Amino acid sequence: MSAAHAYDVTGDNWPDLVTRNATNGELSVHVHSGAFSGTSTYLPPLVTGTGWNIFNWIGIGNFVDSPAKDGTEEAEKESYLGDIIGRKPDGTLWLYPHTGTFNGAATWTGPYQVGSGYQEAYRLWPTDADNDGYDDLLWLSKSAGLKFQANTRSLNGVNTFGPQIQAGPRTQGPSLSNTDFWFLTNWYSDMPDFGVMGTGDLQLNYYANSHGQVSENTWPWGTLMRRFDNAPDVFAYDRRLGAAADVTGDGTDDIVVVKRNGELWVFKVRTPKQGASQNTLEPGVRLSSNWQNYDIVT
Ligand SMILES: [Ca+2]
Ligand SMILES: [Ca+2]
Ligand SMILES: [Ca+2]
Ligand SMILES: [Ca+2]
Repeated sequence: MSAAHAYDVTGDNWPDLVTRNATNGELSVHVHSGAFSGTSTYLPPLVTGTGWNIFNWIGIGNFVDSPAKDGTEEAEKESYLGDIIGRKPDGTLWLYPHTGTFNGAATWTGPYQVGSGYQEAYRLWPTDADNDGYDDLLWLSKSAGLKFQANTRSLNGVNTFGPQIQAGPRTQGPSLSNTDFWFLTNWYSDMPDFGVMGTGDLQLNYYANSHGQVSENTWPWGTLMRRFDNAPDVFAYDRRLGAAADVTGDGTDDIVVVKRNGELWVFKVRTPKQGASQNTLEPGVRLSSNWQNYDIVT
């Protein structure tokens, strides 16, 4: 299962990729080299932990502050170092705050339990939907549609995230659960928007968060905001695995996807805020190989 958005883990503001190896439970960080340069873009993976197969979902986001290298909160906010969050099969959520220093298995501390009852969440995404600089929790329930919970910004057990708010129509739960490929980024508005690459659909559509406040119609499903005319052939890709990440470093999130043959590719998103008929995906660039054993990429 893919999460929504890649994060910086090393502190250089370049988006790194975190993977879970389904075979041996290793969590690895693929560090962005600082240059967009084909198969040299990402450095070889560094194993930062084992035993991560206790989770059936892992995501990354900026949930809490961590001690910055120079000790100032401002520096931490600038770097937005990614904290890891995971869900166990029993429905509990666990948070691993970034320590502020990229240091192998000691990069993250914790875990802290930050939730329970998430068994029914078909999809989970960290995203800052209320625009306060800290990632909140958005999740999709087949029976109840899209749910939002604001981040209280303090570690407070199952109250770390606030009350559930209905963020999309309840009736959309079943149909949305049939779409496999999701992104949250701000291609269209300054607030998080959904990208959806549906099963059997060769186009990448996305749906804008046009309100700025989370409510029942924050994400007005069914309104096609833009179509990526050069969207890749989704049948060549493992639709579970992908992330939005500004791999090219131009300030606009790109689309990173894993092919069924284990290759990692990026599609650069260009001129995203122009008209709906624009071709906004550049031809894909291969970044890496041998990702067959990863079942989570974020
Ligand atoms: Ca980085
Ligand atoms: Ca953080
Ligand atoms: Ca927030
Ligand atoms: Ca980019």
